[in-house]
Amino acid sequence: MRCKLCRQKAVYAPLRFCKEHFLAYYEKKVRRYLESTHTRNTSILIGVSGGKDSSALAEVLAGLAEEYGLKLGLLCIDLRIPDYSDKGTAVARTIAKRTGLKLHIVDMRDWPRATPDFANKKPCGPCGTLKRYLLNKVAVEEGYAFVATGHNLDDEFSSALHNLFQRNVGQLRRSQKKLPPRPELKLAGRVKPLYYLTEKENRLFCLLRGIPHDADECPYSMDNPQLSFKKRAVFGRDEKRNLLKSIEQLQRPAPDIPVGEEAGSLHACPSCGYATTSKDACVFCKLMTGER
Ligand code: Q46
Ligand code: ZN
Ligand code: ZN
Repeated sequence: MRCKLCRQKAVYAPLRFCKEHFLAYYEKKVRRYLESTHTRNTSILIGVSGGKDSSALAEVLAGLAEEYGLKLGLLCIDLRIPDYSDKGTAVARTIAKRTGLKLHIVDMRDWPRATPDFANKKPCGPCGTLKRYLLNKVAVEEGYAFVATGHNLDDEFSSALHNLFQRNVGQLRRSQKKLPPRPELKLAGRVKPLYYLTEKENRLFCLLRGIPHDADECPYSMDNPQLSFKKRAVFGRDEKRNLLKSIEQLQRPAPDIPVGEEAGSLHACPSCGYATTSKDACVFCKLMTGER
């Protein structure tokens, strides 16, 4: 197969691009994100796990940083997951060296009470909460306006669908491609520059640019409801019904509630001061005091 633009050998079948035109297409998608969300002249802390998405994100943003006036840093949370986390942290160090970006590392050995119980069969709930909390905390403490994650088109699609199936419309409305910082809640803004790119495209970008990444999945990914949902193709009756009900709800405008600040959902945790949707102390503080 030949590239549809230059007739060189195609490396990306779905769009028939050669290496050069695929890389240009990839960068164009990230530029489109930055431009459509007016993301320039700001500071961004990028969460890196060692996986293909966040490694691709760090490299593509590093290449655009000067042009868009972005001050970037990297955060790796070493969760201490046996046979997995060491590889991710090593990749994060290599990415930091290649890009010249400052790497912050949170080592969960310093937070033993908050560390998810990986002997437990379902560590993904607490693990996800912890990662979001620490990414925000480090961003706020280190003075970054935004956090960036490697969420891609497949992630966003499946989480939107999942929220619809769960009739979780508030969460669906909050899951926007960019959320502004809310300093009064010690909440960094959130950007997802790979929003328009698929998993497959991120993997190919890493391969073509020689970007190191760990191809292994977390050993608990089989137990992660979000990840396994992504792989499901068959939907039940209730899910279909709830999907339609959620869409109906979405079609009703809520003019007095700004999207993204819905339902009075966020307030400052009385204990640590970071934003939470819990009624009282945030989940992180409950973990630290042994309430959970
Ligand atoms: S790292 Fe943590 Fe994921 Fe592993 S334990 Fe689950 S949530 S699967 S993306
Ligand atoms: Zn070409
Ligand atoms: Zn708290």
